[in-house]
Amino acid sequence: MTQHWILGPGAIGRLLAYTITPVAAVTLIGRRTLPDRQALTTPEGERQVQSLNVTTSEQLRHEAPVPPAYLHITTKAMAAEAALESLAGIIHPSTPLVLWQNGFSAQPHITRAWTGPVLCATTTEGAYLSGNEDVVHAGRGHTFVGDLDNRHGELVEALVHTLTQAGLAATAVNDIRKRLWQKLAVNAAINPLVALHGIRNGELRGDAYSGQVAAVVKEVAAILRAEGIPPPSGQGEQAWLALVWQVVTSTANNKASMLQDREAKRTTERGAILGPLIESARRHGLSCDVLKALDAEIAALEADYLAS
Ligand code: KPL
Repeated sequence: MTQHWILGPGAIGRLLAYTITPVAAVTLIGRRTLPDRQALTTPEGERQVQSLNVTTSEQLRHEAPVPPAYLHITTKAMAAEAALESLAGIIHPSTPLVLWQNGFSAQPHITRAWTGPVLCATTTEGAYLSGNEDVVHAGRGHTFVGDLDNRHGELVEALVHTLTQAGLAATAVNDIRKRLWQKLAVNAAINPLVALHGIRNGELRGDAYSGQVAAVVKEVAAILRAEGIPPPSGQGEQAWLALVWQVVTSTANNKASMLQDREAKRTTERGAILGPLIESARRHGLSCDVLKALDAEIAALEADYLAS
């Protein structure tokens, strides 16, 4: 059986571990020991319980584990490199990695630094944790898998096959870079604003915030044009704005991940979401005062709660 190691037992990590376990050999790796009986509530509301193979990187150090065919990294973007580092000396440097992070920061960095193949996945599966043993699969989505240099088609296809067998809709793509930037664009327009204002996604439609969304999208659209990234449908700033409003509407009741981070007093993904846009604007000589101001505000907020 193909071995899949999943590093990072957050919501997506546990959803993957739970769903792939019946079709492949899965090891879920956390920083601390997790209960091996894990539950998943399906989108239809049925709660199922299953035994998972759970461990920590410390425990793996004292075992002689079967090397994985894939190491999935399912941590937050800013923790991905340190998580990979925690397995140094345990996994072979040629192990294929699968990066599940938001933004466009961990993906290019790790692709450049790692000697083995690096695949990237972007998913719209909705999941959240509810307690130490429960993951709620809140909504079915779709996962796209590829690699930034389009060199690892066979590995991508094999992974997509496993995900599909596990019941997760997935497609192999040769434009994952574009898809990661497109998701980042939507995240940049929604996440920082809802985190700053402490509101659910749908509230962005209100008069107090809609102009701020438009101001962010204006800068994001200009940066993505310079990066050669088109909107998924249509053209130009209006198409980006339409996409953002469509996601705001379809996720109206959501607390975006950055707001959840703020509420739990965790470091946010601002570096992985706003960082690549600000860096790209600098490279292309574009101004991005709105994005820089948002980034500074989130940074100040974060510094404040992390210190308290
Ligand atoms: O991906 C999201 C997130 O919360 O990070 C959005 C699309 C904003 C939905 O909440």
